[in-house]
Amino acid sequence: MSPRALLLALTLAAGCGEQLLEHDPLAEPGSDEDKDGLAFEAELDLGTDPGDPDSDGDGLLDGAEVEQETDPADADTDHDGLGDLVEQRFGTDPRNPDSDGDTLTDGFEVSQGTEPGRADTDYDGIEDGLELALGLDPLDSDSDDDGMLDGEDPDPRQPS
Ligand SMILES: [Ca+2]
Ligand SMILES: [Ca+2]
Ligand SMILES: [Ca+2]
Ligand SMILES: [Ca+2]
Repeated sequence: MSPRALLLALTLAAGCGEQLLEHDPLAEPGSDEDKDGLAFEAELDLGTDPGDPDSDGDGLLDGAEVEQETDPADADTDHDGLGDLVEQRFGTDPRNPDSDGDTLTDGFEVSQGTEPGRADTDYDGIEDGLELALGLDPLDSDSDDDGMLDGEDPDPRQPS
């Protein structure tokens, strides 16, 4: 947080923010000091730092975050363990903690090596979340190595 933003936050907390805004010579209406695409007033409304173009430090400028509807004051908008910029790289939805709808969060999937953007990572007909629930390997289309895909195997946990 810049010294000015800190001063402003303290002043707002003290209940005289409006006065400061009116009298702060640096706070020109509509000014965008940090050049992140958001005007000073908008940053105050959003709780972002008018002196920091990437207030939450997730690699995306505050203005870009507003445009793509992620939270410029939260590095991980959907709290799934993957930062907003990281989600862009994975092609997942930064506003949906389970982008592929397989019941596993995006961050957990990355930690397990499954695809956060594909419900059935190994293409065996059983979604990743269900594979884990059944004790199967979501990264192995034939978990018991009997030549039958898990999704077509009457007992995918025991070779038949
Ligand atoms: Ca950001
Ligand atoms: Ca996220
Ligand atoms: Ca998922
Ligand atoms: Ca599968």
